Amino acid sequence: MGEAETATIKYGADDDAMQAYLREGEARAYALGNRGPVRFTADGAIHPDILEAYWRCGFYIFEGVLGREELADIEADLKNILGRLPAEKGAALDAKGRPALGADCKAPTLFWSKPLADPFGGTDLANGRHPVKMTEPTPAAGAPKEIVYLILGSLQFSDSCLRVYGHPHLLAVAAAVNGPDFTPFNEALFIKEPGLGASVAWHRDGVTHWDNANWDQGTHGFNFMAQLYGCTPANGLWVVPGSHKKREIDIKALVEQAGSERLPDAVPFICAPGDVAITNRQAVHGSFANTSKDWRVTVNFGFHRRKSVLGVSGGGIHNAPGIYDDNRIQARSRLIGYAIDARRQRFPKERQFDYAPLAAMDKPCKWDTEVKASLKDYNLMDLSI
Ligand SMILES: O=C(O)CCC(=O)C(=O)O
Repeated sequence: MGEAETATIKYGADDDAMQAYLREGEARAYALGNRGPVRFTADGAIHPDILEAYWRCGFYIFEGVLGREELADIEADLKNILGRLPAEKGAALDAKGRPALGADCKAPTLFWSKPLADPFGGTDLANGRHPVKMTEPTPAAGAPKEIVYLILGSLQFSDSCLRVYGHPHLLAVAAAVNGPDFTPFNEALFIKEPGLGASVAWHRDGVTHWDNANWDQGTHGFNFMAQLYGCTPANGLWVVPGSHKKREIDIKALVEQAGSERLPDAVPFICAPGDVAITNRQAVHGSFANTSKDWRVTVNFGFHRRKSVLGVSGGGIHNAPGIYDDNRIQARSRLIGYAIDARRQRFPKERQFDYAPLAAMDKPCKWDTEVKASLKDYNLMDLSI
């Protein structure tokens, strides 16, 4: 994996226009000035230039966050996950006849799609927030009927993804953006297999606060998107820079004006293996069907401002609706503590992040096999706004 494995598939009748769009988007992306390593000031704060560029663009690419050893751990977990998926949609067993991963989960866990299709675009799913269907190129003969392209609650299936969740530099960025008492949102694995991976139609995340009088550019939080194999304009996420600052955006009208799904202002993520993007959930974003020959695997996890979730009636998309009170937030935030401890055990020489809310918890967060087993369906407790 990570190597060229399949021939590039044509993007339908629009292939030439699409190839030009990918090239032009790449040039626009590099002109934004929103990429580089995680940098700190002399007193240990995230460098203000990074925060300025993040708030200006709605995303930032942190280069070289995950090293070779950590990427190898993630790849090993990914191979295990892929090998243990249900043999087909709805199956209880994997291809080798073992109980399949995620098959008995109560929470929404495995998301299936036809190859190169767009399962959400133009439907009412997820509050109808993906208003336009993307082009669905024709897969090669012999492609599977359906593939898993998204796994929610992913930390229950992968210790290495859990350890990324506890990365000290990323958690320092989370504190700088959302405040030291930041809270979890949810976690996911996006799997865009070459020649098969589904598209994610243009959308903005966030459902609860668009009409809130105190709404601002950071109200609905952000996602980190760590890249196992890197990503290209053909298989990576695209974002419309600055769109996170606008309360109202008519995505359908943008596509109509553009005359196609190729939004003229959008730019792609361009990442090497181990780069990690931070993306504002309010930004217009989406990704095209992966017609390229390259894998894209994103370890995706989001964080919120505490004041955006406390006392809020949330859920409905990622889990059951409910009020997010103190207890619920604290219980869900323990996963950050477990992640920090899991990371300490694997990388003992690394300096750990000091997550402020841990001090108020009645018992310490120790990562062990018992806690790991208790994570089944933990995403029923996600803080989804
Ligand atoms: O990675 C992708 O292609 C889609 C990610 C996305 O839409 C999200 O995290 O909200």
